[in-house]
Order: sequence, then structure tokens, then C-alpha cells
Amino acid sequence: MKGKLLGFFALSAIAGAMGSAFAQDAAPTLTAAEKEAAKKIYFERCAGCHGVLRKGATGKNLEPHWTKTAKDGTKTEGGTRKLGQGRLEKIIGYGTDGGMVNFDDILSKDEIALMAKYIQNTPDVPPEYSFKDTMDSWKVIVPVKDRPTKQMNKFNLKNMFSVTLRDTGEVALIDGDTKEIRSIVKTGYAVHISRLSKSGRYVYVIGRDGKLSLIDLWMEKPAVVAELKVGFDARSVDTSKFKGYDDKYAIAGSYWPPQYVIMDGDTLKPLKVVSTRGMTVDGEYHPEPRVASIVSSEIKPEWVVNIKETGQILLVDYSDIKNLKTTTIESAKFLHDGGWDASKRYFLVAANASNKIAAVDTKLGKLAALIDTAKIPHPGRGANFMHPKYGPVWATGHLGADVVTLISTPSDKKEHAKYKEYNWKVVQEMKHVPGNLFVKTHPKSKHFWADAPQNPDKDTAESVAVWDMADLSKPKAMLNVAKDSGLPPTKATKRAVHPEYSADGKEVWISLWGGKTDQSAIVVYDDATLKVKKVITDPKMITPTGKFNVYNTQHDIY
Ligand code: DHE
Repeated sequence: MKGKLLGFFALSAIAGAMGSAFAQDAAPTLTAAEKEAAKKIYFERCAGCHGVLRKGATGKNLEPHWTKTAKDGTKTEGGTRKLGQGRLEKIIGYGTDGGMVNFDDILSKDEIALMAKYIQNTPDVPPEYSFKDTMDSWKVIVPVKDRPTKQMNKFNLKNMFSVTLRDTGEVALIDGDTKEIRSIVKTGYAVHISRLSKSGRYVYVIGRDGKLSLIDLWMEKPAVVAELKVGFDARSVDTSKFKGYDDKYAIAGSYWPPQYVIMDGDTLKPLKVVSTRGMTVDGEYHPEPRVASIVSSEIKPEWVVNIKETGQILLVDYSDIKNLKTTTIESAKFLHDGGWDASKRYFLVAANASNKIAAVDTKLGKLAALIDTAKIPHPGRGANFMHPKYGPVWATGHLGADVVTLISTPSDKKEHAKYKEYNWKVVQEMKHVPGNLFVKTHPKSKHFWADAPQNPDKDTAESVAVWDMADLSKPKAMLNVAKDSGLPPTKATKRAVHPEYSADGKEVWISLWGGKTDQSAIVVYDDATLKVKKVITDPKMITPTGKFNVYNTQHDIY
């Protein structure tokens, strides 16, 4: 299969049991220029799944003991796979049924051959990044004393959207009321997420290159007021949301080096860097335990920091940063993304390689449950709603299975006591398709939305599914976002990705993520009628992916 399927993890065909005494050919040689080019491609396209040390996580292990040709040219010690140049080129080019994305439409034949050579060589260990390096990278562009003391623009900030323009290293600030682009702000490379400060004034944007940008929405034209490089490779950021700590601190997690940085919320001045290297839940040392999702508690001065490779969930108490207290909770591997339940007491995170959801009770500082699910859960932040039969549920989609899983979550409300017997059980699996990345609903909505951008079928990847939450047995509506956009059809898939509600819960915004030179768009649906309300498109809006509504992100509404 020309496997676009599940583009997030890779080279499964390379896996197999293989001993260390196994004879192998020498690795192919590369010139200095080739090595530099390969390194760049590896960072941009491969490291997110396989890790910079290539130990594997979402993607398979790519160390030379797997990737180099076997001496006999055909077999691994315990398996039957042909390794080496030819096979690697095929896997990189065409992907695999196991989930490796095909790169033949992204990389040239020469680049594919180069990458096949590169990964047969021993991985380079990138440099560390100290507190001093972090401090040296810190820039305050507009000091706090020179910033406005009140909102200087007339925008309805609650309904502003911070939109990732993935391939240009920018975010677009789009006015949710008028649908006008108010500002396009230069940020780090391939921005991953935006998060809001407790007050809703500041937007924090983290780039894959570890550049954190702080945007002040109160300025006449919102702009970046401070920057910090938290590492070389990063995905997560959040702020202090406990009462009394409004806008005081921020935290950002790095993939490389594996560590997190705590900083001042309004200037990004670094205060502390903490390494996440250590033992996995299986008791083995891991040199690259990357920081996956981070979320901020509203019931304690704490962040929930999810460490991918170790499967450890850290509750980091920020009430005394000099004497930092951390609770380490064992869960399962490899931790990725997650969100709060409706009560905001429990944080649910995907342990994607274990096909589990880990639920942390942040009130007691303990694991509440480890729930078995279908293959490769990928919730984004998940979605909460009242199930007609089972009461409060939190939902996750799956990259590797054709269902959306509904998990019953506890509630202190008297009228919910009857649902207690279902708590932490999978109460329903709604039929969907594999390749789903994000699900979403809103407390004021009766609809539940799920995308499928990683599905190999073009029509499916360009569509979203919508359920009526009052009657989940009704067939779901399928909306073809690419067709609804009215944009000219393209051979390449325009992935419909990341449903996000407006502040009032009446609109759903979906990105239509085309290639860098294609026309992309955001298609805005009326949530009640499922009809298109507006197509936001602009030559400057290149490769939009994640969208973060200020009010919903500030208050963790999903
Ligand atoms: Fe994401 C969230 C990691 C690829 C869009 N992504 C996250 C989070 C992590 C993560 C750890 C949770 C952050 C948090 O909540 O603090 N993502 C990774 C990867 O490692 C991976 C698989 C490969 C990589 O190299 O980055 C990856 N992600 C992608 C994409 O290709 C997506 C679809 C498009 C893009 O913009 O890059 C993408 N990821 C997103 C989005 C969120 C996200 C939109 C936030 C979801 C939300 O609603 O909060």
C-alpha cells in the first residue's frame, strides 16, 4: 500500500528481533555537505516521530543495528527482513502498512536515497542547551513598562483565533467576529501550538525549533513582545492558571534536549531548566525522554508535564520554584497529547504505543486509571459532553483504529451519582475512520466533530464527520470541507484538520491544509445547520493547521 496511513510513525517494517552480535556491512559514506543536508531533512521530517537519537517512540527505532544491511544481505538475526539501502528507500518513498508515511511526494529520489544512507550511520548526538544558553537567547522586544495598561484595539479579543501557518513560521491572528486577519506574526519554525495566559491577554506560541514567542493582544496591532529559545526542538507550552498566579509564569517543554524551562510569564525571563532524563516505567534508563503535552491546573499551583519516552507524568508545583517539588506518576508509554475532563480535576493523556489513556487525579496527585483503548489514541485535547446514557464522557479519536472512544469520567454532582459504575470504562466506541487527529465539541453545542487528515483516502482526509450527541445512533454527517471551500481541486490532498469552536460555541472552524504553494483556507461552519458560513482565504494564509480560540483556550473549553 502506498501508505499515507497514520503519517506519524514510521519504518515499522524495519523492526524485528535482532541481536547485537549480528554481522553487518559498513554504513554508506556521506560527504560533509550530504551529511548537513540529511541532518536538516531528518530534523524537519523525521525527528518528531523517531527521536534525534533515533531510539524510536511514535516511529520505530532507526539505529544502525536495525537499518544497516545484514552481512548475508537478506536476513536479520530473528526476522526475515531485508535491510539496507534498497529496502530503506522503498519504505521512505512508499511508506508501510504499519503507519510510515510515504515521502515520495515530499522528497526527491536523491533525497530519499540520501536519507536511507544517513540513517545507516550512527546518529549524531546534538549539543546540550544550558541555563546560560537559554538566558543568552532571551529577548525582550517591548519591556513591560512600555506596554499598554489597557486594551488599545477595538477587537473582541475573546473571539480572536491564533492560527498556525505551519510552513511559513508564522501565526495569523484572525478576528472571529469579522473573519479578518488582524495580524500575521513571525514566530518559530513550524509552530506547533498556541496557549493563552490566565487573563487572556498574552498568547504563547511555540515553534518546533524551540523558539517561544509571546504576543501581547492589548497592543493596537498585536505583536511579539518577548522571545526565548527553550531548546532545539519543542512542542509544548502553558502558563500558570492557579488563582493568584495569573500571567505570572510560563513553562515550555523541549524534545531536544529533553528538558523543560520555567520562566516569567510576562517577559519570558528563564528561571529554571529541569532535565527529564531518567528511568522509564519499565525501569530502563532513557537518554531522550521528550516533553510531550503540558497543561496547567486551576485547582493547584501545578503543571501536568507528560514525558513521552519514560511514560512518567510529572506534577510540577510552581509555588516555590527555587525548591521545586515534583510528583512523579507512573503510567504507560509513549505519552503524547491530552486534555481535562469536564470537572478539570482529571487530566487524560494518550499513551499511544500502549493503546491506553492514562487519567491523573490532580487533586490527589495519583494515577486514577489506565484505560485500554483501540489502537493509537490521539485526542488532541479530547472533548467532553453528557452522554444520553452514560453521563459525563471524555472522547478521544484514534490514528490507528476506526472508532472514537468515549470514556466515562467521574463527577461530584449529586445527579451524576447514577453514572459512577461506568467511571473510567470505555462506554462506547463510535464508528469513524483511522487517521483521526482531533475531536471537538462545546458545552453550548449539540454536535461532536472529528477530522481524519491522516487517512489514506483523499476524500476522507478532506472531510470531517459530525455526530448528533443527543442520539449517537443516528448516522453521522460527512462534510467534504475541500469541496465546501470552493477552492480549485488539487491533485495533492487538502487535509481538513483541527475543528475549533468560536467563543460562543456557534461556529466551527476547520483548516484546509494544502501544500506550501497551494491555496489553503479556513472553512467556517454554522454549528447548528452544518452549512458553510464563510471561507477565509488569503495568499498570506499558507498551510494553516492548529487554531486556538482565545476564550476557549484560556478556559480549557473542549
Ligand atoms: Fe502535534 C499538539 C507532538 C505532528 C498539529 N503535538 C501536540 C502535542 C504534542 C505534539 C506533544 C501536545 C502539546 C500540548 O498540549 O502541550 N505533533 C507532535 C509530534 O511529535 C508530531 C507527531 C510530529 C512532529 O514532528 O511534530 C506532531 N502535529 C503534528 C502535525 O503534523 C500537525 C497535524 C500539523 C502541524 O501543525 O504540525 C500537528 N499538534 C498539532 C495541533 C496540536 C498538537 C494542532 C494542538 C491540538 C490542540 O487542540 O490542543
